[in-house]
Amino acid sequence: MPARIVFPILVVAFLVNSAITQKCPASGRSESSIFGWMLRGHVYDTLLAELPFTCVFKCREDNRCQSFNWVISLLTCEFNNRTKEARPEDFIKNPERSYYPRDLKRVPLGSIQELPAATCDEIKRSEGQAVSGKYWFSTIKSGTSVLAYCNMKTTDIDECSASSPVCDINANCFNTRGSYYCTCKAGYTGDGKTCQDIDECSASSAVCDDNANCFNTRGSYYCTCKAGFTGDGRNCQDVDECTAGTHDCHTSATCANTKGSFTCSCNPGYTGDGKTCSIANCDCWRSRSRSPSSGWGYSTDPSGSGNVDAIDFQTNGDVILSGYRLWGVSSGSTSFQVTIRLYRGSNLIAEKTGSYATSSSVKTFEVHFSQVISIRAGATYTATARIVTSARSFAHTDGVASASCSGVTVTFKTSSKNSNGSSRSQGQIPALIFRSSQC
Ligand SMILES: [Ca+2]
Ligand SMILES: [Ca+2]
Ligand SMILES: [Ca+2]
Repeated sequence: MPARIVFPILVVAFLVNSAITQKCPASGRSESSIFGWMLRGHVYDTLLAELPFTCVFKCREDNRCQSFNWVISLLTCEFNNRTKEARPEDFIKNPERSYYPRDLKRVPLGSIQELPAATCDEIKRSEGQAVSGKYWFSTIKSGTSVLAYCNMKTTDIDECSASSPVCDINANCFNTRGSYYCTCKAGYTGDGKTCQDIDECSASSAVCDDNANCFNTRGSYYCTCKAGFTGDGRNCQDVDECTAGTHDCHTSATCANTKGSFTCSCNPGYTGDGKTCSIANCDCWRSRSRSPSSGWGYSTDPSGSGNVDAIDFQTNGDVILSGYRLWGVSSGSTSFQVTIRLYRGSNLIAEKTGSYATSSSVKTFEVHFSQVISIRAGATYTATARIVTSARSFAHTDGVASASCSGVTVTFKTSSKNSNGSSRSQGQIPALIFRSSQC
């Protein structure tokens, strides 16, 4: 640049220097431009300006501006976001430049987001004195300005207090002098900056009881006892559904507890899966062929003595009697008026009277007592049937002396109570009906 141009600029620069030299109310220090010096490495913006005075006003408008270098040869100012006090190591001699501190309303370093500090030390140097508190820093998280507590006595940043967390959300942060570290919380694994949930349910050693289901959650897990067990999931005990009354066995079934469940089995005399039990009727046949012959006649007189069929029987074990199977009408179909009786010895212990439909195509019909009767082993019983009808019925003539029925042996004998010619070998009662699960 020609000397005749440089000279007036230098004069103007000197005059401006003198004009902006003033007392700084905040620091109490005198600030003035320094010819032949510059701050290196902190330029955030530049401006072409014929006079540094223009830069003074521009600097006042930007909160980031802490100082500027006036480049005499280029008529340019370089705005710095630091002062020479903050970065004395970068304040260097440069014959083409002058250093200008901001003259008014300089924003303290680290006090706003747009002007983050690097360290607590830097703030201390920049401001001369500073109190402990929260400041903005650019060095805690790269590329962003975060607010964090600064202890001005130790000049340590408490990174754990940063407005943007430095550790994983599932980590604990520990501040140290000059640094910090992160450790993942219980239930998480990782380096603390990044933490992943531990899947406890897939761990090699079981965390829940063998009889529990494991559910993984973020940071934890839980166990619930499987159906049929009770407990906290770590320890599960079998529920005894039979004593607790929570089983769904049929009222005519027996409940048996098992580990994790229970079983139901129908009581003797019933058949089914235990949840549903129905009465099982088993015919105990006297007729060997179970095939009838016709020709059995009756009196239509209800009081006629010739109408009673009878058979004595004994069992070698206890069994339950429900009723008798009778031969039906030998031709066509009709209704029979029937009375059945059961005697133990000479005592009448059960009786049932009713009208029963009968058809020659079906051959037999059943007559049941109103309730079942327990037949005791060894006792002699007599079964009788009185039928009042003008029709003839089927009958059998191949009666057996004994039969195996429902797990017992039944012995048949001619009864003295008959008045219709019936005997052990022939009669109108072809079968006793037992109630038993084993027919
Ligand atoms: Ca620290
Ligand atoms: Ca987990
Ligand atoms: Ca159980």
